Amino acid sequence: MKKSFLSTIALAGAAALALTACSSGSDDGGDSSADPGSGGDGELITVGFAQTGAESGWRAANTESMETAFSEENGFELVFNAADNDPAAQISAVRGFINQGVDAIVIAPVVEDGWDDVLQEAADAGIPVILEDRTVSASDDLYATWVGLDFEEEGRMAGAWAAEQYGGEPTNMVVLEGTTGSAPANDRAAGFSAAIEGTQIETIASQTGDFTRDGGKSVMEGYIAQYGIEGIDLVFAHNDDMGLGAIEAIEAAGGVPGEDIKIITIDAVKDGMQALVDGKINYIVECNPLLGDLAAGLVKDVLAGNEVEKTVYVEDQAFDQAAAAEVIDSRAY
Ligand code: GZL
Ligand code: ZN
Repeated sequence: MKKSFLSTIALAGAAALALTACSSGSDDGGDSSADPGSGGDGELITVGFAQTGAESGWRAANTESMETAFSEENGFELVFNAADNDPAAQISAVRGFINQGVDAIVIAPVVEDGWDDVLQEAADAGIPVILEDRTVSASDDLYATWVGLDFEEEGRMAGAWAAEQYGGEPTNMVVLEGTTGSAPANDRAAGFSAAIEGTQIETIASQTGDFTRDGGKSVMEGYIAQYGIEGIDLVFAHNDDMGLGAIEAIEAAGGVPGEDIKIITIDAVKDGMQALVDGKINYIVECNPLLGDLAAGLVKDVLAGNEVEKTVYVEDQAFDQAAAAEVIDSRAY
């Protein structure tokens, strides 16, 4: 299903609208009909947040953004769980929120599949679910809205740059995939491969590094053992952290990352942007982790019964080495 894409302007408008709608709601002296947990009359809204874990620099920035937005002064009591990248643990955390009777549940789902039952249980308990960051394969009737990123577009942007820079000559590429079954891994792979169709870039290997630095490093060590530095021309890593791990492996083998082996990643977290400035990464597509304010506005909107978009996308940009040097000191994450 084609999801609606909100440009930044429209998005900011939507967010502002959402925020004003909520604040005007609470300015009505607290609608007496609202249940106490829904933000009426100064009561805190209790929100259960099921985070994937703490696997990457991106995740740390996303958690900080969510904790800042779902603060007491913003009218929330946040119940936080990090599932250590374990889908079963994350589902049981959501069950815990349902049993606790929270007012709303926010999920950054580790993987796309396996959510139908617990989302139905939340619906049966009358607890709205808002997805942030990643999405699920379950029917969109089972969640109120998803605020996140267009992962396929991120993959396409990365692939388009690779096609333009390297597609005209035989190029052996290895891929460091994100968490198996996760929306970003699935969609970034799809977008990237569509963009390099018909070029001379050949994928000689593709494995998951689970979005972690260690994972990227050990998979890259395996690739280097198999193909040698000279047998690999390009790395596409689904996130900066795995790209940074690949850099360590390349340097340990005596290679020069960004030169002998080009590297393209997605996220644009601080460490990734620094490697880009240092010439060890060649291109980064941003994936904005600062979703907290939008997610908090959507929770208040949903609890106030206001209309919300089913999909709220945050727009991404991309950086080559020159662009990174321009912006690195002014970036928020
Ligand atoms: C993407 C997010 C991904 C990041 C990784 O929105 O889900 O998970 O790209 C993170 O860095 O681990
Ligand atoms: Zn109210």
